[in-house]
Amino acid sequence: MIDLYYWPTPNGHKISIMFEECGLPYNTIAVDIGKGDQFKPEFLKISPNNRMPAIVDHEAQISIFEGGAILMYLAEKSGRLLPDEQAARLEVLQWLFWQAGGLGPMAGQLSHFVNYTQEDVPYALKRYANEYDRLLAVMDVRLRDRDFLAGAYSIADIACFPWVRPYTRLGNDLDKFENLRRWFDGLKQRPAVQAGINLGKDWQRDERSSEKAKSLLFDQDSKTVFDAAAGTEK
Ligand SMILES: N[C@@H](CCC(=O)N[C@@H](CS)C(=O)NCC(=O)O)C(=O)O
Repeated sequence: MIDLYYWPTPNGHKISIMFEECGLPYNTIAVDIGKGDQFKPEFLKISPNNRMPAIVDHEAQISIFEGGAILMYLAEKSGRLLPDEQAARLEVLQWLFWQAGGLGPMAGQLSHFVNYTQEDVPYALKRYANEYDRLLAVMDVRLRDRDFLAGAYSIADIACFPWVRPYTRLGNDLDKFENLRRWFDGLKQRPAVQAGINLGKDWQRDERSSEKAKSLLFDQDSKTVFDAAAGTEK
């Protein structure tokens, strides 16, 4: 059995969708990031960046943090959604890294300025809205002559879907992205994608509302890391 350390956010959804798609049995452990579970010493041993998702494969005695690495591991373990042949595999991995280094962080920052800042920060809002818009266009152009980002449906599509999904909330729409819309609507229909998105959707989440949660999430600096690390040494 594999333990999935999870909270229902786009980065969590990448892995809940993957588990549903690949069929490996898993056990979900909630990491309530609005309450500080990500700083618990036992979690930091698995995920030194104090971020979920993370997994522990007890059978293999392996723990993994970072969504991209988890997706690769689950694909290799299940033999699904990542081709063996080198050229095809590299194509998937390029889009997986594109998500991890581009779409995810940029949409994440945009989400921060759209959903959480109290003060008006028009420069930041414009910067990240433009970049999100640009990245959606990159996907749209890529999808002009293909159904999926890299060959057949793969972990690259799974990684990107949860960060396209909040486009309305992030102030965009898919009207000008005809190919992206087709891809998005197709993925949305998949039962495994729906099951992955639904995992934990009814859990009580206060990371958007409480001031304590916001401070916990958004006032982190080096002291946060050193204090948390000191907790693991006790
Ligand atoms: N690059 C990481 C990003 C993970 C990440 O940012 N997770 C957020 C939730 S979406 C988190 O755990 N935040 C807790 C915190 O900021 O303390 C991945 O893809 O796994």
